[in-house]
Amino acid sequence: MGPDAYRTAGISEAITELGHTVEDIGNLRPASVEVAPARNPQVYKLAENVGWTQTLMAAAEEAAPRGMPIFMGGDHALAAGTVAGMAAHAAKQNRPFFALWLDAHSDIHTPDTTDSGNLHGTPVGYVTGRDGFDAYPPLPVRVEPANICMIGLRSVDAAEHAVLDDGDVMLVDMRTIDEQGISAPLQAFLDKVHAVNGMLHVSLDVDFLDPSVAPAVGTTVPGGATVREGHLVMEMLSDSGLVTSLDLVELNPFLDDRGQTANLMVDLTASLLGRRVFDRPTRSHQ
Ligand code: 5AB
Ligand code: MN
Ligand code: MN
Ligand code: MN
Repeated sequence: MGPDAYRTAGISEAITELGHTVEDIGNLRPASVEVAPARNPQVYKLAENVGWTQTLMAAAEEAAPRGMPIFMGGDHALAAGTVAGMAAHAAKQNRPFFALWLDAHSDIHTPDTTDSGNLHGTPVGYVTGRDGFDAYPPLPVRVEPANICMIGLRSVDAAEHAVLDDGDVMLVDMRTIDEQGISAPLQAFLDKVHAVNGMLHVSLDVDFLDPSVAPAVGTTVPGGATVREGHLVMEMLSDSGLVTSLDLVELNPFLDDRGQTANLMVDLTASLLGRRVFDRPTRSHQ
């Protein structure tokens, strides 16, 4: 129901108003696949997730040459397919691939390490080539952990912490944002992408935002990004010109309050695509 909530909130119109052309290819269906039962009995809907990964990987690779794909979910499990497909596309273009993960969670579990069994906690594990995804389509190219930046972290499980501790993922948790602001760490990451002419995928989980402004998500965690922090990220991404694809994930319209969350996600998308409340004069005020 997420994609229809974005359509109702006017996502196409908001993007068109900014001078872009929109092609809505409609809702996709997961490939139907059979898989061996997971080792971890907690794992929920493995075959559906594998089927979706297959469908979305192909859809991403197909759409990427035609513009900037926006993948509307649905939960964050979809990023296993969208990120893998975009990374494969970047490899074909001989360009380095980067991912910005805007989320309260790090989503770097594997089907073996997840306690909840919810595969929306595993897409980063899949795209970074962790073991345990044998039921999934083979990963076309591994995403370098050093090319991933996670912003908004405030709920990381012990098994995830262990792999992040030893790894190269750039981690910007809420404390870092409190202490340094959100723009300095983001700019440092964007500079890295820019330096090597990288392609940048942005994966925006609703729970990146504080539940007081974005209640329509199953996994609320207090202490998230404000409306302005969200917009600042999107405005900086827009100015950078680096973003080549976007996920909008985890919206559950049943939990929304009069479309508040869907509208905010559409507004954030518009900021990413160039909407400005105020066009700044080019001269400095000093
Ligand atoms: B989301 C948790 N780490 O594995 C788990 O919303 C939460 O896509 C995962 O970021 C949240 O179940 C996944 C506790
Ligand atoms: Mn997530
Ligand atoms: Mn999350
Ligand atoms: Mn979730």
